[in-house]
Amino acid sequence: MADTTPVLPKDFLWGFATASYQIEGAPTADGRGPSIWDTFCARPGKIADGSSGAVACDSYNRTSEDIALLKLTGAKAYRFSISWSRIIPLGGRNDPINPAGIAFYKKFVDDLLAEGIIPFVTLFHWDLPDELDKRYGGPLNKEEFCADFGHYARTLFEAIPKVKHWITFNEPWCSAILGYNTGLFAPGHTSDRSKSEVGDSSTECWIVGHSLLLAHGTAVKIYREEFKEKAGGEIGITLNGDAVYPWDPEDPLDVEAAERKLEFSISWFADPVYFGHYPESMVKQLGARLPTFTPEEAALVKGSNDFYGMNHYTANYIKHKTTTPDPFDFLGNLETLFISKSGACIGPETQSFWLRPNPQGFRDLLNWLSKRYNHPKIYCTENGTSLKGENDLPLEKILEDDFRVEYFRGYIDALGKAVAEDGVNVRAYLAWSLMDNFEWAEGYETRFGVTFVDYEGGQKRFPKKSAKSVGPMFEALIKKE
Ligand code: PNW
Repeated sequence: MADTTPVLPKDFLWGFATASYQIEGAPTADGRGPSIWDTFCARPGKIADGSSGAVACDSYNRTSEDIALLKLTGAKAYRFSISWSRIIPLGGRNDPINPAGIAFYKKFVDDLLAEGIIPFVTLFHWDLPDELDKRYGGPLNKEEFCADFGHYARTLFEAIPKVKHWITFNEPWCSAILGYNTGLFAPGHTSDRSKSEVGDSSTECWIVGHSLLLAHGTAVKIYREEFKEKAGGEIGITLNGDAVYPWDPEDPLDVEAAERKLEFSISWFADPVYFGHYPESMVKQLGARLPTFTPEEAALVKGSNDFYGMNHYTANYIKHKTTTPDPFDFLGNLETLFISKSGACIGPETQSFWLRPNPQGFRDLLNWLSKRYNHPKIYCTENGTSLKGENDLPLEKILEDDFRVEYFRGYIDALGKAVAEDGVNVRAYLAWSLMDNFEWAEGYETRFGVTFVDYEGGQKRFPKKSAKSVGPMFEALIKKE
């Protein structure tokens, strides 16, 4: 039984999240330039069902339907991302700005605010303008990338001052590791020559991570120096991170490996943002392959979060490895498992190979973050689940998504306890996702929405049971005064 004493502050914000390439479609409308995801999807074998975001949820043409959906859920906030190549089709600081792209997002923000929904805007949710990848390798070139990202960010700070919650990057871990180590995501670089002609998995991901941190710092500096005072908003980065439990809690090496896993995934970015340097465990394992911060770079990145953006989905058991680290390793020389030494299972299967619900993990990770980073204000900017086999069910069964409802119940209950009993400072929660959408390399088969999108039937939206269940869970937890 969930505890329903109101424990969250009155101004706690809850709602739903999406990302531009996953929902918008309309890839050539009103002057949009191609992004690396358009080109990646065109490469055979990269997307499970051979699909792309070319139509997706057609949200570019259905903003009023999406706002109506948000209204139906009762959401107080909506997190969406801006497509860089709609704003600057070629991406660069000397390339033309596209007024139609700016007008689209400006109107969307106005329309949201008119309905009392607070926008959380992500500047970069993986859809880099393709031209910047071709021109100089995107984030492989830190000087060019930072200058171009800074210019893009400034363009938006200036154009849409009504936005008060800016997120620079969504999950830089995914951009760096999935984009430049495993090659699972655009631009698909990897050392595995059966998958890609280009890439060096031992170095590129660490270079890219460094550039993303500096680009984040660049945008934050611009916001703080030129806009913050007048606009009164805030800015931060969103990091993904799974909870960890030692495979054998009796084995100090597994306990150590579990901590190392958090450092390789979360602290890789969060330590520089809060402390100005990389975690020691990464320096030790990666040596010269991990870039170093010049004093100027460290100063730019240190202290650059007004809030900690937390994306969280799952947990793993962690088992240490005894062999010397592989040059392509990005986990911290360890294994991630679903079953512990004693045979405990971390959680039930979902449609996503990497995701198994474990709400206690959310509470534990909130505590870990709060402690390590000195009690930051935390916004949970994504949390949600797919359902095993959901796509194969008839519509009336899909709409009865009790598994997803229970997922949210467990995680929201854990959030409430982290705030009320552990004193963690969580101030917002955005569920992933408002609607089923293009799930990257998984295509459309994996659904994360609280709304079913009928891709065969003209992108019509059908709210699932979960769409109306998140609101009451929060309303029961939020103090009325
Ligand atoms: C996040 N993994 O991505 C993204 O921010 C969303 O765009 C995405 O749709 C959502 O989670 C659900 O997948 C992730 O393989 C993608 O561990 C993959 C992983 C983690 C997060």
